[in-house]
Amino acid sequence: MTRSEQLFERALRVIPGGVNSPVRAFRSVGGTPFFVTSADGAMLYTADGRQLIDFVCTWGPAILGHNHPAIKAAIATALENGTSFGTPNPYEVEIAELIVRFVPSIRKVRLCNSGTEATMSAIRLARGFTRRDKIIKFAGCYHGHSDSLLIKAGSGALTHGYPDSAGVPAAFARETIILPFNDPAAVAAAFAANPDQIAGIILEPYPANVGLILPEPGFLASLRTQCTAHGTLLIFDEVMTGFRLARGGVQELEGITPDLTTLGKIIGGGLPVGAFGGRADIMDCLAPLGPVYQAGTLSGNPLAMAAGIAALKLLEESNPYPRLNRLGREVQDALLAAARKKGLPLQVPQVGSMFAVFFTATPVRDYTTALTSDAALFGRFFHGCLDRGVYLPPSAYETAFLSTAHEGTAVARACQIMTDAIAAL
Ligand code: KE4
Repeated sequence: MTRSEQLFERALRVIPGGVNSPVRAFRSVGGTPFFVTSADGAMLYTADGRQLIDFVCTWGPAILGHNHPAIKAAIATALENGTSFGTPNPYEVEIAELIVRFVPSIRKVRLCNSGTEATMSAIRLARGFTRRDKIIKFAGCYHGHSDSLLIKAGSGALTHGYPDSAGVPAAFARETIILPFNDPAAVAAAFAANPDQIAGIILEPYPANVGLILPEPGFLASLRTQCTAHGTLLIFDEVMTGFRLARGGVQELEGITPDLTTLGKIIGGGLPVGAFGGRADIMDCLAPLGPVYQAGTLSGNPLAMAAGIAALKLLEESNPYPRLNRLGREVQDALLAAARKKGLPLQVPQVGSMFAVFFTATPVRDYTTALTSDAALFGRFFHGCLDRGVYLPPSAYETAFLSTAHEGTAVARACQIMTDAIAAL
């Protein structure tokens, strides 16, 4: 048995499924997950002595590569003074000021400890501010695992949702309406069917938990217009895309101003973090100022804040986004060329340092069309890449990430490996 297999066998005895987050278990691609003992730059170093070019980047935070010296130094400096105080600390103020400066729609921001907390809190805040109960989300969008968001579409697009997990009460699901992405008419019909009842629409403006789907022209603008007309809050979940695609996220790229934004991942520099922010009149409804309760023992933790401040300052100084987009295009070009040569239908949606792989000829524009991708073929591609030294997200319905550390040899080598893996399918 390899060391990873031994570790996984031990893990299975004491951790459900052997993992602390389901996607890590390789259930959708098959095989046994490897354990990582260290990471640096674009590389992961496994318990089995393997070196892998990493296209997961710990699911987004490592935009500057793993183990960045400036982020490590910031954590070490903060650590000298202790790990947690349970009181306000200067780091909280500094990172809040940075977020407000980077994202114009965010006038006030509350830090928390995960993206799930951020979206759960944003939904409660939207309900408290509007005094309405219903929310709209889109099939295929993932916003973490809070009860109101683990909901799948009902029989008809306009019927209430159903729990997408055991343990979610049907009563909760009834307050969540699930609609198809890229369908402004479905949104209009939902507003007509639920007049003055919809507190908020929450979406990933670039859905990246179903592979990667880009909004069709006018879709995001239609959401802004309809939310404004109906007194409904527009909530951009930028946990993944915030600071990943531009300093101001997708809302900067698309010129759309949401009422609330949720953040996570990059703003913690690899340590546990989440945040939500937006209009001051809405945010001031939060305790201790207002009636919407939200709290967290480790919210604003000095180590996580120090790491996030270092990451945001590095992004501001280096402005890596044009370079990261070129890297993303390089990977997209290599994959499409390899698939053409093999005669395989392949779509590689790409934006900035994010890309996904759909083995289908059907244009992917929403959850239903994303499901036409051949997941079994993706599994073979995934293992073909892993065997050759590239680690892609272990699911056909995730998005891959590049970092600034991939520039040069790592991306060139990875493109060759992925080309070889497609040729061998
Ligand atoms: P966390 O609670 O995992 O910090 O964030 C939840 C979340 C919220 N919103 C968006 C847009 C997200 O992508 C996520 C989490 N992303 C997944 C990756 N698909 C995390 C990986 C995992 O679950 O292990």
